[in-house]
This record gives sequence, C-alpha cells and structure tokens, in this order.
Amino acid sequence: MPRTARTLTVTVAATVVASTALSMLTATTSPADPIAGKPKPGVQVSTDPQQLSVVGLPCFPGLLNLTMTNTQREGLYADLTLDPTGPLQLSRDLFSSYLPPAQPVSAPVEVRVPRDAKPGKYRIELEADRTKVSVPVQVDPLPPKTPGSNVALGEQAAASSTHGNFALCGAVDGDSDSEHWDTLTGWNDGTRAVWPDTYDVALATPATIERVELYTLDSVKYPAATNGLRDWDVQVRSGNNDWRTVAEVRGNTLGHVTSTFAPTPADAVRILALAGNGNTYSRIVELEVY
Ligand SMILES: [Ca+2]
Repeated sequence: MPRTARTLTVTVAATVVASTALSMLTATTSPADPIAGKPKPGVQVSTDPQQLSVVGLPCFPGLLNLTMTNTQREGLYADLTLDPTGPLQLSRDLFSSYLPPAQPVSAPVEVRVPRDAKPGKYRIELEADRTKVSVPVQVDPLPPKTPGSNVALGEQAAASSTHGNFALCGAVDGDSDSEHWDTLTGWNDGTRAVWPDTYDVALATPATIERVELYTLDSVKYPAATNGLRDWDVQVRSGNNDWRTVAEVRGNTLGHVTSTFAPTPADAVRILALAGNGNTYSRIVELEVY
C-alpha cells in the first residue's frame, strides 16, 4: 500500500475520534447535566431604570420595568420574585412568564411608600433561576405644600374604570403634556362610548379650593376636538359622601380648561365626565386643584 493512502486512513480515523470527543464534551457541559457541577442560570434579569427615586405621595408611584431573557435553547417557564426592604410597597411580588429562547419578556411594577416613610436608601431584591439583581431605591422627602400649590398632585386617585393600557395615577403625576400620552401620564377610562365616567382625587387634608385646571388629550396626533373630553361637571366633596357641582363645562374642544368658582371647602374633587369628542373615551392628561 502506498504510504500516502495509509496516512489518509489514519487521518480519517482521528477525525472521527475527535468528533466523538467533542460531542461528549458538549454533553458533559450542558446546563441540564447535574454531574457537570453548578449549571449556569438560564434566565437573565434586568430592570429599567436600574435605580429609582420615590416619594411618599399615594398616587406618585415609582415605575420599574422588569425584563427576563431566556439564555437557553429551549423555551422555559420562569418565576421572578421581588423582595423589597424597609417601607417599599410593590404592586407585585412575582412576575411569572413563559420565556421563548432569546426573546426578552417584560412587565411593570409600581413602587410606593407610605406618606410617613423615612427618607433614605432601600432596595428591591430580584431573583429568577439563581440570577440575583439588587435595585437601589431612594425615598425622598415629601414636597412642601405651600399656598398656591396644586393640592391634587400625587394624591390618591380613584376612577369609575381605567383602561388597561393607562394609569389611574397618570392624571395627578405633574405631567400635563399631551405629547407624553403614550407614557402612562394620563387617565383613560375603560368603558368605550359609555358615560358618565368619574375621576376623583382625595386631598391629603381638607382645603379651601377655588380653581380646577383640566388638561384633556390634545396632541398633534390626537387633537382635543376629536379625542378630548367634551362635557363634564367639576364636583367637590366635604365631610360626607355627597358630591356638589361647582362648575360645568359643555361643548369643549380645547386641551386646557380652567374652571373657577367661589372658594369652597373640599376633601375631594371629582370630574364627572359626561361626553367625549369622538364618542369613545374619557381622557384626562392632568387634573390640578388650587
Ligand atoms: Ca399626567
């Protein structure tokens, strides 16, 4: 046999052995094989933002977006647990989801603290499939309420309904810019073409009020004349469960409407929404009370 042919035979055999060794190596380092030692976590965890500041106003939650990413080749179900320290209160303590391979899956969590929470540094501990992430949370002092300040800012809101894509507290978050409508800065009711709808804000302490400023949706894309609130009553409550109308707005096509009335004691303010332009939803970008 010529020397060249013998050499070729040996080379082929070596290639087969090397290939088998490689496949065995791959198998023994698979994350699913317990003999290979501690497997790598199959889920990556991240948050946006990576740290947060909150303040003890009931309707001023910090918002954190949670993301899990499956780093394995097969889909899996994962549980992300959330464990807050100190006075932090979370809208969820668990985010469970099916995770397709390599596709991030996200969910929001609202972070609140009581009005009397001690300012300072706290944390939210996240864990999913042995991946741990610690999110720093700064609790800031309450903003001072001076004469002339908006007494509805960040206070407890309630509504007849809220559309799933919007935030109840969005109308008292201090942002009245309609161009931010898609960023949860506004309230949109959840009963299309059905009225009335109500949006209430409970004041922290009873106050004498004389002016309400209402910003309804009025952006370049969604003008007030076709998407904003058209007809509503401004109502106040003081010391009992009766709502008293102090101002009426009818036929509105503007984005910003000021209602003034005789100074009146109030512990809560309600917008009784009666009709919307376009006959779809009640939309309030911001409600201010002075
Ligand atoms: Ca707002």
